[in-house]
Amino acid sequence: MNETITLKVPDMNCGHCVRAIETAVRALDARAEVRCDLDAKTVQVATGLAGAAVLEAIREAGYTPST
Ligand SMILES: [Cu+2]
Repeated sequence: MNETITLKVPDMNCGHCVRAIETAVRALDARAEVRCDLDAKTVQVATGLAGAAVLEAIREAGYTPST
């Protein structure tokens, strides 16, 4: 069962950031639904992954996510 995780990613600023974050999450879960809101600086991920794994993937992509 997928859960929706919402993270704040204040250093997500443009379409490139969005693609980098989507790519990082989908590398872990190819079926993850990733919704990035550039205005709110939030990322919603519907996934079977643990929240900590999503957070770590985005961090490894070079961003600073928080819950
Ligand atoms: Cu960017």
